[in-house]
Amino acid sequence: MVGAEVDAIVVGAGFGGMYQLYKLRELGLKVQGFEAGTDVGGTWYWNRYPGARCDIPSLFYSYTWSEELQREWRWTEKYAAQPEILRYANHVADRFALRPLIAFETPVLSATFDEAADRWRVVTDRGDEVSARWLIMATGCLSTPRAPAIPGVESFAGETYHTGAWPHEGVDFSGKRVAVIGTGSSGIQSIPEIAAQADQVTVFQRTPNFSIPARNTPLTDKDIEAFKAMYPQYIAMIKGPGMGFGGGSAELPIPDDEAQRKRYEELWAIGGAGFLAAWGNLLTSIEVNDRAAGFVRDKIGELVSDPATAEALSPRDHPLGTKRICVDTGYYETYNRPNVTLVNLRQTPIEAIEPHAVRTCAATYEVDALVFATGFDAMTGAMLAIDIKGVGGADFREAWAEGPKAYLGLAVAGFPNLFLITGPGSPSVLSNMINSIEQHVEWISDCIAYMREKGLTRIAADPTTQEAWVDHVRQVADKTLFPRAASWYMGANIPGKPRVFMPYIGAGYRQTCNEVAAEGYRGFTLGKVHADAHAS
Ligand code: NA7
Repeated sequence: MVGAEVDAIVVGAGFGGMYQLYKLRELGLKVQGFEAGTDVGGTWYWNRYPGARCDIPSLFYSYTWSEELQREWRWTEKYAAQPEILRYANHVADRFALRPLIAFETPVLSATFDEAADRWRVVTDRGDEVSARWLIMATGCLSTPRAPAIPGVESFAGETYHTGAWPHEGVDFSGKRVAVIGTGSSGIQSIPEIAAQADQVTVFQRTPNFSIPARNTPLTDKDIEAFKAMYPQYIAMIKGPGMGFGGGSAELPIPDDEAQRKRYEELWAIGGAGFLAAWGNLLTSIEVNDRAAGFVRDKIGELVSDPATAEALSPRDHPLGTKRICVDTGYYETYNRPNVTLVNLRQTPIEAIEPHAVRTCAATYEVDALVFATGFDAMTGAMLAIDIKGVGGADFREAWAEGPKAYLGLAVAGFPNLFLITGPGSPSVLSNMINSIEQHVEWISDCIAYMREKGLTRIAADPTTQEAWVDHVRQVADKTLFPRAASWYMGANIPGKPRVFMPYIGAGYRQTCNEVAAEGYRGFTLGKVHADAHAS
């Protein structure tokens, strides 16, 4: 592929990359996809840990761009498990013949903008060198797993796993003593499953998280009929002006304590992340949030038999929902099993990992396997792993050294013709990712179509407009409780990463993007390379 020329390169073959490839091919572009994995699926390709499951109901976690696809595919559960979502991704790849467009097992190493040609030169680890006018980064928000540098970790003699890079053949923990480090979504989903199989599980928890029961059920024909009946309203809602975080309930809590509790009981009984939509100000009023958080802590107390364990599992250091809310199946109850022990690292930190044990300052826990459920370098890790050079040799890593900066979360000043799918500064991880992916892919595709129609070859975000957007993203976040948590939304899980609230939490995001496009790409500079008579 050395020296090859295409119109567009799409990096990543998850849900973002697949739809982007489809759309650009529809536009008549010659496209090339690159993917590090051996197949499609992105997040759902890598995160194969036991219990991995979507926390958005399956019927909503589906592409909306193809009616045939909607009709053909039938989800089996309210919340689909990872294997089913991966089957869906594979079905899409087959159904729309996407695989021939993708070079698998081919990580992109670098991308350099050629100012004379308005083209990106992309180099892969297989030695490919491909030039393209458009470079679309569908690299995912949770795609760079990270494991903490605990002293002695390399000396561990047993098996070591990371939930975000789970072996494809699965793992059999039967008869094993397993240590799980980390209690975010991945830990909370996997611990009950591992505990059901392993001989012993020791959970090393630094910070407890709030988790709401999923109350997952099989989907019935009746559920599917009901969904079909409300589908037009659903589409109108996601494409409407409200999309973005401000689109939720506007209702404020009734002052009456009992009435509030009743609402929480109802939402707890329904289950799922919808708990956060209890009131319009749950994520802006600490008083309201405290009551909701207290309700969940009471539930933990009811579910966990040992009071000391229940207290250790009860979050008190961050408002409810300001770290990603977890959705579980039997998580708290798992601590009632005789083969599960919780170690509170706030009281007894890990000192070292030894060849056959995890040692805290208080005890040594002998284990056969270590599971790191320690999360990701979220939202920026995958981009910063690639050596990207823009106009005048501008270094992408330097451009984001103080935290990620992107106009609308879609484009970065100094790096023309490069687009991010669900980048920092867009609703992204705070929204239904599939909806946000579709919105970005369609906006990017419309933009490329517009450029080609006008014979233009370069589109670049204006630095001042970008700065204003980044300020706006921060100001909106500062009005909420989110900055109070040391979350991965804030970059707080990575030592040295700038503390910036990365997703956009304001209302009307889709409308803003539409207006920017309708006004001839307001906030962007559009141009044409002289030597290139044929815009591609
Ligand atoms: P998360 O949510 O980032 O959780 C990682 C967990 O690992 C969290 O409990 C961390 O505790 C813990 N952690 C990280 N480093 C350490 C060390 N050094 N020692 C002990 N514990 C540690 O990642 P997930 O994979 O669970 O979920 C990511 C997203 O994927 C999730 O939000 C969903 O959107 C899907 P901490 O809180 O930092 O004290």
